Amino acid sequence: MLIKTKSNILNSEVTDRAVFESRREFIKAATILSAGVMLPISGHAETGKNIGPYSAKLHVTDREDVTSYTNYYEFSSNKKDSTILARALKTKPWSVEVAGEVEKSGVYNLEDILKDNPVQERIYRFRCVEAWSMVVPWLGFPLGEMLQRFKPTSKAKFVEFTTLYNPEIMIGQRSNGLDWPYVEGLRMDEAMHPLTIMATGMYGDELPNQNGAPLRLIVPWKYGFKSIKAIVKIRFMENMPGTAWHKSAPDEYGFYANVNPEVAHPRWSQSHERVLGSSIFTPKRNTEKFNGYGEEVAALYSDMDLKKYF
Ligand SMILES: Nc1nc2c(c(=O)[nH]1)N[C@H]1C(S)=C(S)[C@@H](COP(=O)(O)O)O[C@H]1N2
Ligand SMILES: [Mo]
Repeated sequence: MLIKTKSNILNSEVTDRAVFESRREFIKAATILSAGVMLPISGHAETGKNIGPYSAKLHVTDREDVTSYTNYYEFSSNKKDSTILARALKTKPWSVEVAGEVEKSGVYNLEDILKDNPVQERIYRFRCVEAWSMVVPWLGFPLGEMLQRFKPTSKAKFVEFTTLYNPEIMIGQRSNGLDWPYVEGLRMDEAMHPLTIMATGMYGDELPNQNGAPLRLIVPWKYGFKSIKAIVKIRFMENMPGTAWHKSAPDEYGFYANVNPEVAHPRWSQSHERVLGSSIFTPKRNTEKFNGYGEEVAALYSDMDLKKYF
């Protein structure tokens, strides 16, 4: 279980379990209301199984901090500006194209995707490659369960995700910092891992635009740039996709990008992280390998030299 991980979060910061129990009931109720009465039982069984362990010992970052300091280069490389500029994005209606090595390719309305994939709450640590971190109560569903429904072919070894391209609104796309549109990818087993989710909300509510509405990836054991926002396309591939940050600076941002305090970024150490919302007097937190999720995911990389694959 996650929780017995040596979380170096101060005891005083540990959130009262009761708070999460009540949130859990709230989310369950909200899920039932929004998805109607036809929810598959398994969705709820899954929720019940996951909520406690993922929430009990993590001190959730204030919503205000998470929503006012965002990385969203389509709008701006400035974390405050992107927060405000992202308001211009229209997230309804929204559709997702499914393509590549998959039987049920096509264009799917987000509403239909949501009908098939009831949301649950997952409270995860989130670690940006820039050495800051937060703990966020996401609402979302396991990516793997969604991908299975599209029936990937046996050739599908990787999944590529693409963000909306619309320079009229995403004004950061008018300059060439990154090779637009933003693209990210996972190996198939990473995508299928139960910790990997597609998020549609946070803090018991819809996802704010600046945090990636209406649909974003969350891969809690990887650096934050893997968790791509505003996804419009999912492509199953035989070969490793070329991803935006890796293409722009291959020696600084790897495809795997697993959180690893032992492997420094070429320009800074990854051994510690500043927790969002903490004061300058608060000691930094020790970064954990795989962001603390090693028990669940280390086996995925048993045949890899993790120093090499940063
Ligand atoms: N499309 C897109 N997705 C993105 C980014 C981006 O600039 N564009 N930034 C990434 C980075 S570097 C991080 S740390 C997280 C930040 O998520 P947050 O702003 O919700 O905290 O989003 C990731 N996903
Ligand atoms: Mo990041």
